[in-house]
Amino acid sequence: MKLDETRITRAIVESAVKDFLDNLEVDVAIVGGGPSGLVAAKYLAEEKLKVALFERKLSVGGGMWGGGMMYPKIVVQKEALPIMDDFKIKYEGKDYFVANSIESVAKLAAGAIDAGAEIFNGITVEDVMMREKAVCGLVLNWSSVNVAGLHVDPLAMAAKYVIDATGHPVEVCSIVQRKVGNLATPSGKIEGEKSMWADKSERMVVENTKEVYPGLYVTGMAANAVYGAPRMGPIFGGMLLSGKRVAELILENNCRK
Ligand code: 48H
Repeated sequence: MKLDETRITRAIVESAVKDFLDNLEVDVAIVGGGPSGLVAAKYLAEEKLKVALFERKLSVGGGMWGGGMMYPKIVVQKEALPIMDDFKIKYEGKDYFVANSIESVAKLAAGAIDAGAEIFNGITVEDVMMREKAVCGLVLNWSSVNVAGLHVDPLAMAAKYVIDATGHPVEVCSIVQRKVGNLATPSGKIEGEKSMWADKSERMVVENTKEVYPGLYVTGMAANAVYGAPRMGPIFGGMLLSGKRVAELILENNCRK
């Protein structure tokens, strides 16, 4: 076969634009491709919801790649093993089960994609769309535009539900707090992440996985940051359980409508 560069270019651009246009209106838009976002994407897409996940960086996986202090290992407790099994991630040990962080990220991403979720990388969510005091979509720009500091207007997409899975900086909730205030927290604001306490934090991250503003759910480390719970270090069971929990909450809510 004789190769033609313009045909390579056409194949890429046509396919990428088609995927983008196909995802301008979705059931669930997930911001952040860390472990909680990827787990949510799989369980929602598996139930035939249309799911688009936007990740600022080139690679998904968030804080999972780095394992613990860059030893490429994560710890998972027994409560999260059914999720590890769903994604076919191997682990070993007893009580404190250990998995390879690289295998974990690769399989979380593959699981989400195979379930039908669409992942867009290199895109930063810089704002939300709001109608009648509810979040109803995302405002997007290329991450490279932000890095270069260019003044380029963003584009937008619509979603019935938005998930903030942005981890420690809890970016989507911060935007909503800045623009409209009154989140569903005790102070109406982001309470802020507390110092490390794995036992408490891992329990609280599932409880803190909630609808924090109409149309906006929070999962993973962002959930603990919003509700003022501690961090947990490189134990990832809570991230997986929180991702599954947010999918369950949205599925319940979607059935009621
Ligand atoms: C697009 C964005 C934007 C944006 C951020 O940090 P993450 O891995 O998040 P979680 O909550 O799934 O997992 C947290 C875990 O990795 C962790 O940090 C733990 C357990 N820490 C404990 C401790 O004590 O430190 O992933 C978030 C993702 C990242 O990939 C970001 O690049 C991405 O979200 N992101 N993507 N638009 N505005 N903001």
